Amino acid sequence: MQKSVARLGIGGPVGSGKTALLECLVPLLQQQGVEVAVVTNDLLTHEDADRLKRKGFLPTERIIGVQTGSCPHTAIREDPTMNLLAIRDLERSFPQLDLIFVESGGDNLASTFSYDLIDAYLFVIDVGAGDDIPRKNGPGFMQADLAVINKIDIAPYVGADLAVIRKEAGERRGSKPIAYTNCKTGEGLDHVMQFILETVLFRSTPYEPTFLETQAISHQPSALSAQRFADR
Ligand SMILES: Nc1nc2c(ncn2[C@@H]2O[C@H](COP(=O)(O)OP(=O)(O)O)[C@@H](O)[C@H]2O)c(=O)[nH]1
Ligand SMILES: [Mg+2]
Repeated sequence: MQKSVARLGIGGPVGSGKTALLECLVPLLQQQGVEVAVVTNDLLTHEDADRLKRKGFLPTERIIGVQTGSCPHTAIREDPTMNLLAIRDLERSFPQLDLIFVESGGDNLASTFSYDLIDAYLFVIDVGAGDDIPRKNGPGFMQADLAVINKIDIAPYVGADLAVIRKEAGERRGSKPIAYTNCKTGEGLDHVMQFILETVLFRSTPYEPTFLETQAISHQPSALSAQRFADR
């Protein structure tokens, strides 16, 4: 019997950092021995797939770019056929896979995934869009299995109050988890990794994060983090 491959969606508005998150997570997952492939969705191009291929961290055949040609949420919710076909191709070509990511095209706060397509999904918003985003009750953010609030490093530059974001995101999400991340330094990614390994992949060994992932919120990337993430 073929082993079943976990599928994890990544949704959220344009520019919130969905692809940046993948650029961080794929190498971290590989370090944990997880066999990964990625399906990206773009409206009329293969931009995100090409960007990930250029990174060189995965064989290019493990990255498929789906051109949705329509509202991004149609391809992850109403009719996910194109994404299901891409997943089928990856599963057939790489039977060793443990996890397939499906990055949605950038969409609005209402955008959710069909659970016919994925097992769980992350919804990424970014601090630069304003500290009022969590209280706007977007179904994507409210219902996601893990909400990711990204770009915490830019809060002081855009006048966003992280304390307000934390309070209101917590109120809206209730007991559902939230991660606060900086994809430029790796800060906060330990929570995302923990979610993937424990909740999506059912690993029983606790995740041992690297120093960078756990350092306290600082808005000045250290020399070490700047070096490690220099090409992001
Ligand atoms: N300062 C900062 N910039 C980020 C962070 N994450 C992503 N970005 C930048 O935000 C822009 C959009 O990111 P991208 O991953 O393409 O967003 P997507 O459209 O959601 O896939 C890019 O220029 C990234 O370098 C972050 O945590 N901090
Ligand atoms: Mg993207």
